[in-house]
Amino acid sequence: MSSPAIHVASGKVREIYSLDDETLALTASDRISTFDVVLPTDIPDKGRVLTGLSAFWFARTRGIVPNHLLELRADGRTLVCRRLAMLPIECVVRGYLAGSGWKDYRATGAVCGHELPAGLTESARLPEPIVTPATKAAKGHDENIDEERAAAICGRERYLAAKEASLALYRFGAAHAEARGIILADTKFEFGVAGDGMLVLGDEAMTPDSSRLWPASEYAPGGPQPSFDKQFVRDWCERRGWDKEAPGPDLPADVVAGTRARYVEAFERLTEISFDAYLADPAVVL
Ligand code: PZK
Repeated sequence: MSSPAIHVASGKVREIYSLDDETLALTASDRISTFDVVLPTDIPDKGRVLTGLSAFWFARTRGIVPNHLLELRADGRTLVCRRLAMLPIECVVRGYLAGSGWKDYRATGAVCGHELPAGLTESARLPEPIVTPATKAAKGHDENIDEERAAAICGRERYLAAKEASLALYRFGAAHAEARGIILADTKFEFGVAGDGMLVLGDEAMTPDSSRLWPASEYAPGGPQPSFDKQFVRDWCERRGWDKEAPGPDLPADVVAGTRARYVEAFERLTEISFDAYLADPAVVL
């Protein structure tokens, strides 16, 4: 016997359903957001690429930290997950200086309390990866906080466990990606606490939507780097002229096809599994 799934929340591009007291279903749509706006045009299979990559990483990082994945559905876009009590912060790991990390460094020489060496340029590789926690804004942008604040919010022991797990996950993922020509510049993790009190990795893991992926062959610090997945869409939006206010523009077929190809390329390079094999049987990533 099974009860109907109850829709409990929508993210920008994902939906979350309650299955029972212990489990949730996370479904990734084919929606794409750029400049913080969800565009009216879907990228076919984007949700399957992201779900397949998340499942791939969850399957390979269980020995670093347990995660919420229970089942990868045959649709290739749905993860059945353990229900957790989510921590109210996210753990961003940065190996390179981009986005708000670069802005904060340029303004203050530090990022979330991490004093960094002087003279770093935009997109520079950091001497060591750092964890820069942020509060989860219900609406608008997440707010960077320092580690003292994160420890106060979560409890020091809990925060330190999440920080160490985040660093270990990032080191694993970044080394794997680098060996395949992709720089995992930064990535965001979300953790929760299971019924037995254990820290568990939730949400999605090291996907293009939760990370900055850069093609290593084009890496040139000293300015912003092209996004592995979204650069076609961003470039087209810039050329077309758009005020970056919703609603965004409909994408032409060639931009959709080029962007889908980049997502599939990221999947295939990172997993070394053909995306057609994933579509035929998603369990190939597990
Ligand atoms: C949970 N979100 C954010 C993600 C959305 C919203 N394992 C879990 N247990 C309990 N709650 C969550 C999770 C996870 N993951 C995550 N909200 C609740 C979110 C995706 C789509 F609409």
